[in-house]
Amino acid sequence: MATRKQNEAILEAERAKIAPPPMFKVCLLNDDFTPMDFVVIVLQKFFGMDREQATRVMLQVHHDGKGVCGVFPRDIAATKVEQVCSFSRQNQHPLACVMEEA
Ligand code: TYC
Repeated sequence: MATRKQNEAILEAERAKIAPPPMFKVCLLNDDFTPMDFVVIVLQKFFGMDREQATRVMLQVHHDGKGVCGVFPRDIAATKVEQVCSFSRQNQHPLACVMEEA
């Protein structure tokens, strides 16, 4: 029979072994049709950026083809992708948003 101290030591060792959850980048992809102003609004609305930061990220996507909006646990990243895609479709824009393991 293990003592209380031994049980606590076992639990602590188990806790230390638990890996942190995998994290996922949420990225926007460039296209030729979505207006720049709309992308800036998306970055402010769903990723909490101010106008300056959102403009920087939008221009990075515009020039490089892809840019990171944020890094989140799996469920939150998936929700952000869903929210951005449905908001873009509601507004008739083809803006693409994807997640990839960080
Ligand atoms: N390339 C678009 C334009 O010239 C702007 C744009 C930026 C579109 C970022 C998508 O993720 C994007 N209107």
